[in-house]
Amino acid sequence: MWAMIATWRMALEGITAGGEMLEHGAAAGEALEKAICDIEDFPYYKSVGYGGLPNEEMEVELDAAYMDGNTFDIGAVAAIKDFANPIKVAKRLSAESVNCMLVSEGAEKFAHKEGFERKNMLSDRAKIHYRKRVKETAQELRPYIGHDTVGVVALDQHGKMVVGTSTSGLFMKKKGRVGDSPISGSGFYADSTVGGASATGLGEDLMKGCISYEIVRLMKEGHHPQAACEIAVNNLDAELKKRRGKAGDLSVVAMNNKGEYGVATNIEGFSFAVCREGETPAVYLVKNVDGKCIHELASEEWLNNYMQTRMAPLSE
Ligand code: SD4
Repeated sequence: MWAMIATWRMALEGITAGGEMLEHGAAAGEALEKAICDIEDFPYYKSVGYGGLPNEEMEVELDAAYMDGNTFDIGAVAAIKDFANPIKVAKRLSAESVNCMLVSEGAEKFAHKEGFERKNMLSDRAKIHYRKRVKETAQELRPYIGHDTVGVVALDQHGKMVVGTSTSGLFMKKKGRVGDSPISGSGFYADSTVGGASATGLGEDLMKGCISYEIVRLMKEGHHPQAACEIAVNNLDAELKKRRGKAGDLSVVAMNNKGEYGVATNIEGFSFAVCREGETPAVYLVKNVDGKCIHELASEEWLNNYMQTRMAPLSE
């Protein structure tokens, strides 16, 4: 059995390509890297890789992480600039036993030394979004609460599980701000004896519940991935509301080592993509109805509209 699940519609083409690799016996890590690189390279996604929206200072600072569920090796980069594929750097760092999480200039120095492709990640479209936002908000720059981090969980035919994330984080974030995506247990976690999970949403809140670790822990206790995701999201949402009066956006995907999956969200409009041996890759939309998260296959119309809005011409 092989399988892959990822946050958001944008992962469909990437996991389809990764799924073909898994079908032909590729290792989970190779397939995951391919899936995430495809998304990082696609210029119309505003929150991952090239075309990602910049920070307050109009710089694209990217976060990414990779975890091997067999060895627990972890590699991560945070606030890295000017490299095409942060996931590749994170994966490479996971081979190190120390210095495996690097930030900003340190991450860039490592990526340069290792020969990773340099690229100016600020696209013309991202510059237009930036200028528009500056105009809209006049003097006050507030982080945009939008989220489309890609998080992928992969299972290969040998039973190995890996997880990876990649994001430009929040639009208009402070320089140096790091979200949950490169933080172990928050944005991602994988244990091949159990399963893997990844999160997207407001990093500052996802971190408060170490939500990806919590989901894997719940699966280890015997919960189906769907129940594990719902328990983790509903509990964190409730705790945050109780203690702080509000909860940010929390959305998660998870898969166990049998290829069974689950998803949960506390927002409207969360989508995910999944491909599994013997099944056609597909996108589903998720709704939280009184704590139960229901998935519905995305319609052709929804899928077309998604791409059209992403690729529509932009004017200043
Ligand atoms: C962050 N969790 O940096 C990320 C943002 C996100 O989809 O999920 N974007 O807080």
